[in-house]
Amino acid sequence: MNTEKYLISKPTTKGYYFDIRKNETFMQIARLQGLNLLFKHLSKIKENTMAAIVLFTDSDFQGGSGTFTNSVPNLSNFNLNDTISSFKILDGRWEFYRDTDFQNSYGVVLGPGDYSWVENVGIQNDNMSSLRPV
Ligand SMILES: [Ca+2]
Repeated sequence: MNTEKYLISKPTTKGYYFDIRKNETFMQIARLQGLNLLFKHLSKIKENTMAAIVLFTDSDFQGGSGTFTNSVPNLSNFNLNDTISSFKILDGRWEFYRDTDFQNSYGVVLGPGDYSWVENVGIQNDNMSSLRPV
């Protein structure tokens, strides 16, 4: 089983819905057994992870978003390529790249904090294609 922990979150009227793209088996179970199991699983991910980031398509943490706890070689897989304008780092230190597969780094490594506008930290707006914890 693929154990990569890619998460993407979507706001709903009941809170956040987490779609675990790389763990469809778990999602099938979660659909059968409900959200309690889902959140229990997410808590376990949180305990085990050393990195977490939430990306947003608009400045000031607005627009669409995706939450990630591991390397993301291609944001296109989450419909987020060349869209990122702000982000919040919850854990770890992350490096960001203009192109997929960690090519053409911006030369920026950032730790936990709220980054309301990517260009304030040397990342071009609507340009990021991959990222990873370092
Ligand atoms: Ca954007």
